[in-house]
Amino acid sequence: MGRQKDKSYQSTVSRQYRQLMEQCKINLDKMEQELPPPRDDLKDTLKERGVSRRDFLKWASLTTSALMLPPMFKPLVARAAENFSRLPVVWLHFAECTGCSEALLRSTYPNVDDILLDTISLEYHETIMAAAGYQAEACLEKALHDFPGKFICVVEGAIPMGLDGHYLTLGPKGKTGLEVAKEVTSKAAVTICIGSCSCFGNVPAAKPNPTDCLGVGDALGIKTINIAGCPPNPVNFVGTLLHYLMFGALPPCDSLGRPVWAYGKRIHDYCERRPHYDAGEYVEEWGDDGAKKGWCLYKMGCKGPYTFANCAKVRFNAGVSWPVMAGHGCIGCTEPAFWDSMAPLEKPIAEKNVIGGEVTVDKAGAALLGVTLAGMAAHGVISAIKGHKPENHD
Ligand code: FSX
Ligand code: SF4
Ligand code: F3S
Repeated sequence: MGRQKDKSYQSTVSRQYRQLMEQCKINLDKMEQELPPPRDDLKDTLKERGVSRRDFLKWASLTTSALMLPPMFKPLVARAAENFSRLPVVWLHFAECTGCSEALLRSTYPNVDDILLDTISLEYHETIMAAAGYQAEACLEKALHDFPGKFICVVEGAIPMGLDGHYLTLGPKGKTGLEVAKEVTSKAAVTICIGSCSCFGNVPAAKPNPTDCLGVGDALGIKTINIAGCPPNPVNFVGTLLHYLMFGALPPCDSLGRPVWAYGKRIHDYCERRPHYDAGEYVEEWGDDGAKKGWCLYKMGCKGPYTFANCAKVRFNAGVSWPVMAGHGCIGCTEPAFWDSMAPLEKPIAEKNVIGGEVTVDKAGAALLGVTLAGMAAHGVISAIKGHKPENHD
């Protein structure tokens, strides 16, 4: 009886995946018809940058599994990557340090994610475009005119709301960031926030927040896809765009608008130092014996127990390292208001009695984590992918 149930469950799942594949093929066909041809032939670009076909296929396998899709989707992930440079992107900058653009567009390692980012069709990007003043504004107007409802609006930085938005003005007409954001996001297919400043306000919104900065979603009252991190991992941006190319919709998100495939798991649960946490082996001082042995950084302020992101799994700089591996604790940069809520960054929150009374390491973890977990929404992969639009995330 049980085995029969198992069998029928498996066949339902594989039928759903087959349907999803069909949907994905239809979507890719549509996109190939509607959007301009790829600006770059990815095969040539990969060859020039020393990435073999075999490496590319290996990347496609890893990306497929990172996106929580079964292996049968690998050819479709590869096809989406070949079409990556078709997607028109308008990239806006507000209150921020531009570290996100630096992290995303200035890589030295020839891995596939970075190469894809190099080929992205940037119709407008204030930091790296040659045009300035009226010429730059004309580029923006052209992109809005040429790709209405089709371009991806990527936003970097928080929006100052104080003085009716006048703490930040842009371009020759002196429009406020708020005005530009409203105009451009209203014409975009989707709005993706890059970095914790545009997602949640972050550093520019840190107390006392003199310019009254807000994240884009809060400032405009719209739903955004939030690729959190200060700066975020390029892999999380690339994966989200590939998902969009494949399904015509952005991936399922948690209640904070972060894609579940990238931000669904807690740092602490994938950290290579976790066995030391469980064994009560902590670094007590920078450079001590525990530090040399790679023990847990909790007592040095690591916020991994309260932070959701895939840093431990995908790492940075082509998978070379990540903050905890490099020897510093996680500072919780993917969480809202981390600059204030995770302070002091090099001490455990428990010592500051943030949750009141005397607390142990474990109690601090459980109590604070409870708050974060309450904001998480569980999603089944299939149901969530189907017709999931950014405005639907709960
Ligand atoms: Fe913020 Fe990004 Fe941190 Fe900086 O643009 S997320 S301060 S890395 O640059 O916005
Ligand atoms: Fe890793 Fe930090 Fe958790 Fe320790 S507290 S196991 S260093 S994430
Ligand atoms: Fe940020 Fe922590 Fe990852 S500080 S980069 S979320 S390890």
